[in-house]
Amino acid sequence: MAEAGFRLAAQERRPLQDALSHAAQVTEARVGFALSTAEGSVPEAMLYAVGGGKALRAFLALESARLHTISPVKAAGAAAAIECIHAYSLVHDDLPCMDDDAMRRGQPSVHAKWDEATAVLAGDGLQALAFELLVQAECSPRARMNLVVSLAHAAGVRGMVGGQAADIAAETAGTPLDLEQITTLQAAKTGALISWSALVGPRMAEAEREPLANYGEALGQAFQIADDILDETGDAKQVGKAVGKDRVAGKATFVSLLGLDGAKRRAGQLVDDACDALSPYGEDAETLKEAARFVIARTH
Ligand code: GRG
Repeated sequence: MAEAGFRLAAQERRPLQDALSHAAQVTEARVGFALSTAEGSVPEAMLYAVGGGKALRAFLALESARLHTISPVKAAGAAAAIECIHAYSLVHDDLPCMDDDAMRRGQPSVHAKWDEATAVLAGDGLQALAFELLVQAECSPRARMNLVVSLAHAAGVRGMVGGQAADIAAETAGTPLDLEQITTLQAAKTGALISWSALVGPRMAEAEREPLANYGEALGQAFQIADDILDETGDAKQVGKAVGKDRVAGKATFVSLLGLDGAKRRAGQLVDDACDALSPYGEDAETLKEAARFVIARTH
């Protein structure tokens, strides 16, 4: 039973894998429809870049909306928007001027399948499309404005772009970061989009944000530690991209700083923190708790 002050979700809760597939379908349908009147290799590459992922961020958006009795139809624009921003970041991150990865999600990355110019433009197009889709979120004008400004903030120089820039600067300088620095960097680079996704529901409903803000923050950090563990121990075929690059580059990661066991312990503690943060929502938040456990158990 949820605590007083937290509204029970109206739609039935789906198990995690079902909810993730639903989030992927919602995203691909919205993006596909938006691109249906565009022609050429750039929209084709945009659609390709959005497909084939876990749709974790879209899932978080739809699930946090569900906890605030907001239907998937009303939240679909926000769910598709965050996947577009995420896809753009991966397309650009894979470019030769950044991480130079020829594989993504087990398939050729966009610049490898088309060319660099198409990949740059597909990323740019996805970023613009994200905001076109986001304004389709069905909520009050004030809540919609809050979604737009907060997404621009999370994706920009005080969020993902800032984190990526700090990461590149540290690598160029050749001075490995300490634990506090890497935590701050990753909170911006990957945590900001994950936190934003978890806050779609309270933002659309103009409700209390603290529980889902705490959940998103802990989940984002657990996600990054799990990513570092996968990079260290995962199999390239299963992960769907090259692994072990951070170690070869001598980059500081949660694994290099905490050790493999220490990183696993820290990730487990963060998952517990993420689940505890959801207690005001009671059993209704069980799928979000499943997602937190999945994030550190995943193999890709
Ligand atoms: C290029 C502006 C710009 C930013 C890039 C997020 C990022 C910043 C780069 C990605 C590098 C990377 C692989 C980071 C690890 C965390 C991460 C975002 C992993 C991929 O996310 P998943 O596992 O991927 O949710 P899928 O494929 O399932 O969507």
